[in-house]
Amino acid sequence: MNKIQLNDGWKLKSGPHEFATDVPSSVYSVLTENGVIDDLYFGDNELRVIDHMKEQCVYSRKFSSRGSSRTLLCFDGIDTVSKITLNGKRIGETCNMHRKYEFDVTGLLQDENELLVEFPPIYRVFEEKYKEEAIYTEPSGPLAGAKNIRKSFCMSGWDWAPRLADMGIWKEVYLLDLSTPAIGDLEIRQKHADGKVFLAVNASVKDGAAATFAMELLAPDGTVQRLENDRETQIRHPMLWWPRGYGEQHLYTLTVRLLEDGKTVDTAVKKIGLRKMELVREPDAYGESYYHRVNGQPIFAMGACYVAEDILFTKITRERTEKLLNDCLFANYNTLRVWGGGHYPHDFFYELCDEKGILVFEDMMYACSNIPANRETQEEFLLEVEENLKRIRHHACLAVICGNNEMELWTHPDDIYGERYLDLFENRLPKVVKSTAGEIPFVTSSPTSKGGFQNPNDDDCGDQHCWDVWAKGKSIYEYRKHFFRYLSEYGLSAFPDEKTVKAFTAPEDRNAFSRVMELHQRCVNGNKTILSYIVDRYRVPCNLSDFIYLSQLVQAEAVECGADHQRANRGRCMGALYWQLNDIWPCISFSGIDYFGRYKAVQYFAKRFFAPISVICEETGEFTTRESVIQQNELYDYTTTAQLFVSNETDEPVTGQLCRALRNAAGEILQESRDTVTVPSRSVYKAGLQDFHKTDVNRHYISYSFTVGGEVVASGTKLFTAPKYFCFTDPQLTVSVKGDTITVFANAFAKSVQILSDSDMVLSDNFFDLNADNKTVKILSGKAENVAVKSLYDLQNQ
Ligand code: BMA
Repeated sequence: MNKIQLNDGWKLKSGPHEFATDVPSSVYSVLTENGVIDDLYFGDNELRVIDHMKEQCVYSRKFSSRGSSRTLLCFDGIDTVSKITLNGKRIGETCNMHRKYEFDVTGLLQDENELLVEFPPIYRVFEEKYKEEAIYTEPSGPLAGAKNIRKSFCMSGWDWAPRLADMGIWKEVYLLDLSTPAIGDLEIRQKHADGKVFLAVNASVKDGAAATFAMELLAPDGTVQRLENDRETQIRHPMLWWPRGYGEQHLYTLTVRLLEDGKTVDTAVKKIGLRKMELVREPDAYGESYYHRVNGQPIFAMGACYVAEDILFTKITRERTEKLLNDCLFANYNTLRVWGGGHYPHDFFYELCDEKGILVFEDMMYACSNIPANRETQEEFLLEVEENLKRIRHHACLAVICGNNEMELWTHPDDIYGERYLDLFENRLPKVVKSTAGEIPFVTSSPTSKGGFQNPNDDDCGDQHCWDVWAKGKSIYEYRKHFFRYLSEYGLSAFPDEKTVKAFTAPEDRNAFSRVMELHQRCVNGNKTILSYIVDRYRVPCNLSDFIYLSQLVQAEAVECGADHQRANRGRCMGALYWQLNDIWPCISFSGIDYFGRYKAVQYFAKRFFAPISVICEETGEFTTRESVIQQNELYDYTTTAQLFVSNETDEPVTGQLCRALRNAAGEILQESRDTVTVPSRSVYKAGLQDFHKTDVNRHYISYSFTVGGEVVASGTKLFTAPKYFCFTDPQLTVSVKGDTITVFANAFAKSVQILSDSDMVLSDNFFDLNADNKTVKILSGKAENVAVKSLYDLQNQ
C-alpha cells in the first residue's frame, strides 16, 4: 500500500495573516512562530490572543498527484469543525477532533490539485452550539459551548488549563493508494489457561474483500512462530509481559503481510505483550474489591493521572512523553490514569508504557459534563471510542477502559441528563467496547461503584476520587479517615519551581496574589486555598521563594499521607493515583512535574512513598486530636502515638531492622527501639502502636528507618504538632559538591531540607529530613551551580 505524505507546504490564513506551515500545526502555534503572538504562556497573553479564535482560518495546499484507480485522502486529526474542498468540490466536513477522516477522492485528482480546509471561528461554533442547548459549565471550566462538541474539553479551560481553544490540522495528512488491497482491522486476542497462551489474530482488508495473509510472531528471544489468520495458535514457551516491579516487559513483534498473487502488497507490524489482564471486582468483607490482576497476580497500583502535555497539542512529541514517563519510573510508578477531559494519546504513549511496564487506566474522552441532546454528537462519541480502541487495544499496558471521568458523579439522576447518561454510558457505550475491545476490563466511569447512580463515590465499592482535602478544605489527615478500595484521584495544588514562575511573570507580578499569578491558577480562589493550607501547618511565608517551598511541602505531605494510608491498608485498598502528574502550560496546579519538566517536592516524596520497600508512620498528635490550639485545656491533653508499617511491594520476603527513636530538636535520641522484622512479599507489616505519653510536641519528634543488610532502605520523621509550632534549633546546614554528588551536613534536626541550584538539576533525593547527620545525593541530570540549601528552620526565624 502506498502512502503519499501531504504534511509539508501548506499555507495558513487567519484573519489578515497568511503564513507557510507544515502540518501538524495550529493557528496559535503558527501565529506564535511568526511573531504575530508573543509567548502565549506569558503574563496575561492568553487574554490577548482570543480574537484569533473569532476569525475563520483556512489551510490550503497545492500538490500534484493523479492518484490511482482508488485513492483516499486521509486526515489523522482535524481540530475540530471544518469543511474540506478539493479542486473546488466539497468533499467532506469534520466535527470531531478525536477521529480520523478518510475521503474517497478517486477520480477527483488532477495534475495540479488544490486542497482547502476551512475552519469557521471556533468561538462562533461554541456560541451556536450553546444556543442550541445550554450545557452547564462551571466557572473554572471550559467556555460555554465547548462541552457541546467533540473537541478536547480542557483546551477551552479547566481548573488547571487556560482557555486557548485553538484550531488546526493536528495530525498527519496523506493520500492512500488503494489500487492494491490494504490491511484494515487487526484484532489480536489472547487466551491464558494453565500457563499456556493461545493467540488468535484476525486481519481483514480495508473494504472487507477476501484476502490471504502471512503472519509471523517474533519472540523476545529471537524465535519465530508462524500464525494463521483467525486461527488460535498456542504460543511456544510464552514469555509474559508484566507491569513494572512484577517482572519483565517481554514484547513480541507481530508482522502481518497481506498477499496478492503471492506478493506482499501491505504490511502491518504490532508490538504485543502476552498477559492476562483483569480488573477484579468481587464481593468481599468490606464491600467489593477493585484491583488489577495481571497474569493472576494482584497489582497494587501506584502513580498519578496524566493530562495533555501541552495545550498546543501539536507540540506533544515522543521525546517529551518519553522523558515524562522516565520521570514516572524515577518515582516508582507502575500505573497512569489517562484523564477523560483531554485527548486519546498518540500511539507512542502506549508503546512507551508497554516498554516501561506502566499500566494504563484509560478514560474515554468525556469529563464532568452533561450530555447534549444532539444525537449526532452522541454518535460521534461512540464512533471515536470504537476508532481509538481499535488503534490501542493491542497494547499490553492497557489495563482498564473507563467510560468517562466523573460523569456519573456530576449528573443529576432525576432529570433528562440522568436518562441520557444511563442510555449513553450504561447501555450504548458498553456494547461498543465489548464488540471492539472485549478482552480489556471495562468500567462505566471513574469513580463508579455499582452504576445507575448508586453512590458512585462509595468508599467500599469501585474506585474513589477524594476531594475532601483541597475542594472541601479538610485537613490533610482526612485521608486517614477513609478506607478506599482504589483511590484514583486526590491531590492538592502547589506552586512550580521559581524558575518556572519567572518564565511566565514579569518581576512586578511575582507575588502569589498578583493578577498574573491568579490567572495562572485556574481554580477559583486557588492561591488563597494554597495559602490557607500553608498556614495550617507553617508560618506565613515572607517571600515568593518561601511561598513556593511551603506550598510544595504541603502538597507533598498531603499526597504522601494519602498514598501511605492506601499502602498501609493493602488488600482492602489496591491503588493510589494522585491528581495530577503533569501540566498543560506553565502554571500553579495539582501537578507533581511542571510544564518545563521541573519536579515539585511531591515527585521526590513519591519516589519514597511508592518505593518497593517503604516505612509508613501514621502518628497522632496535636492536630489529629483537635482542630485548634485554643481547644487545649491541659499541657498534655493530646495523644502522641506512632503506628509504623513496613510495606513490601517486591516478590521476595524482606528481613530488616525497624528502628524508631524519639528525639529532641538537637536530633539527640531520648528513647529508642529496634526490632528485627520479616515482611512477606507483597504485604504490609504492622508494628505495635507506640505511645509517647507526655511528649513535648513542640520539642520532640519521632524518626524511623528500616535497614536491610546494613543499608537504610527507607526512613523518615514525623512531628506531633504542626511544623509552625515546632521549636527547631539551628542545624547549621552546610553543603559540599564533589563530582556528581552533593552532601548536606546538619548539626541538629533539619526538616524538609531542600538543595537549590541556579541550574536545573534532578537529584537522587531532595526535600528530605536529617537527624543531626548527613546525606549524600547523586546529581542525575544537570550541573550544580551556586548550590544552596535550606530547611524549615530558616523560615521559622524570619
Ligand atoms: C477532578 C478531575 C479534574 C479536575 C480535578 C481537580 O474532578 O477529574 O476534572 O481537574 O478534579 O479539581
